[in-house]
Amino acid sequence: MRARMALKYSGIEVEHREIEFRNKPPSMLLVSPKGTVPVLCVDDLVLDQSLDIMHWALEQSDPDGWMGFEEEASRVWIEKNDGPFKVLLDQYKYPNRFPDLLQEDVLNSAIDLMLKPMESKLQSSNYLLANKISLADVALFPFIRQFAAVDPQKFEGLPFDSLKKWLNQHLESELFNSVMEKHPTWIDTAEKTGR
Ligand SMILES: N[C@@H](CCC(=O)N[C@@H](CS)C(=O)NCC(=O)O)C(=O)O
Repeated sequence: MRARMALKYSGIEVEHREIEFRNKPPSMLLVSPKGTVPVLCVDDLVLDQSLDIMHWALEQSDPDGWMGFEEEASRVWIEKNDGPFKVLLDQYKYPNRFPDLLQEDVLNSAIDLMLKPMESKLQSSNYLLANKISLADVALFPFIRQFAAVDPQKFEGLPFDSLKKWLNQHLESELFNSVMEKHPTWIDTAEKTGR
C-alpha cells in the first residue's frame, strides 16, 4: 500500500500486475527471486522493497515536500517500524504461528515500542515529523492500520486519541482510497503460450 501511495502521489503511471501468492509468475521470480510484493521494474532497474520504491518515486517528484526535513527522525521511525514493530505485528496478526506467546503481552510490547511514542509525538504535532505529512507518516500508516484491524474494539479502547485521529485521517484520505481499488490478477500470456 505504501509503495502504491508513493507512486500515486508522485504522479507516476505504472502497469499494475496483480499476482496471486500461491501462483507467482515466473517472470516476477526471474527479476526478484525472493518472491515478495511489491516489485517495481523500470527498464533495467528492479526495486523489490516497498521503501526503496517510495524513495525512488519521491526522487522523481515530491510535490508537497514529503522528504527533505527531519531526516534522522524519519529514519528512526521507519527503522523501528520495519524492524521490531513488524515482528510484533506478525505475532499479533498470526497468534497460531506463535503458540508460546500471549497476545496480551504482544499487544503491550507494541504499545511500549510504537503506539505510545507515536501518541506522544502526535499530541504535539499533526504528523510524525512535523505539522506536515511526510514519508514517515505514509510509510508507517499501513502497518498501524493492520495492527488496529486485528482487534478494532481493543484498539478503539486504547487511550491514544491522537494516534486514532492520525490513523483515521489517513484511512479517509483521497490518496489511500485511490490506491485501494482491486485489480484483476495479471495473466502472464508469455508463460501460457510458452514464449
Ligand atoms: N520488506 C518488504 C516486505 C515485502 C513483503 O513481505 N510482502 C508480502 C506481502 S505484504 C509478500 O509479498 N508476501 C509473499 C508471500 O507471502 O508469499 C517490503 O517492504 O517490500
